Amino acid sequence: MVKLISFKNCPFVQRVMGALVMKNVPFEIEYIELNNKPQWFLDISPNGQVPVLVTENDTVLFESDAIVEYLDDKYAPIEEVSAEQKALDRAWSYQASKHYMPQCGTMASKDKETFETRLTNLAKAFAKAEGKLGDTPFFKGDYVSNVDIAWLPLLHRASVIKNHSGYDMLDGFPKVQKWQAALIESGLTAKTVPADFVEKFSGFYLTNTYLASLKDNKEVA
Ligand SMILES: N[C@@H](CCC(=O)N[C@@H](CS)C(=O)NCC(=O)O)C(=O)O
Repeated sequence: MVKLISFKNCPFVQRVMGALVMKNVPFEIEYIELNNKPQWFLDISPNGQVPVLVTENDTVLFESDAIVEYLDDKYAPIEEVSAEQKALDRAWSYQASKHYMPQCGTMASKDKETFETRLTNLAKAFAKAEGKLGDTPFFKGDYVSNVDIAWLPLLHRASVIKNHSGYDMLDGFPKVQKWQAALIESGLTAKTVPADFVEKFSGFYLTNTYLASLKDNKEVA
């Protein structure tokens, strides 16, 4: 069985889990702490980052883009697409994954001004998606594709923030909001994070941050 080395709050890991779940690939998962990386992990991981996927041949794969492409090559892809469509799907997936860290930085902002400056940058990604989305529940139709899986971490995190602080990062993007709701409704959000995700996530992004102050006000009100 393949094994995924993970960190509970990592969006790159969530994307890889999304691909594994959608393809019904059985996998083991081992969580590590990034502020105290175990020596065995440092020994096998070329870049010291998660996700790492150990294949059934014990090959250690790293970099989430490469892992997702490997999963498509090794296991049946979710859909057969032309070379052009594959390139477009990768490009739209990249529009999400390049914003994973900017979203983390936005959520970790300590004050309103920093938060709003960072959100302005992040919102450009949501604006691009808003302009591209049609009337179907998911990015390309009635089914979850690789593009949806790439956007899952951004949209899932935005929903947790909204539920707990009242702040909607997707305000002004109604099609993206509907897409987010469809992904949550599909059950994929819950299947691609650990059971204690909200607790771990809140401990980091909703504690001593600007968003935490909104959460506290919400609880008092
Ligand atoms: N380009 C990498 C980025 C992965 C990444 O940034 N992982 C973070 C956790 S979300 C990490 O392992 N950070 C620890 C470190 O950089 O030392 C990928 O796509 O897999």
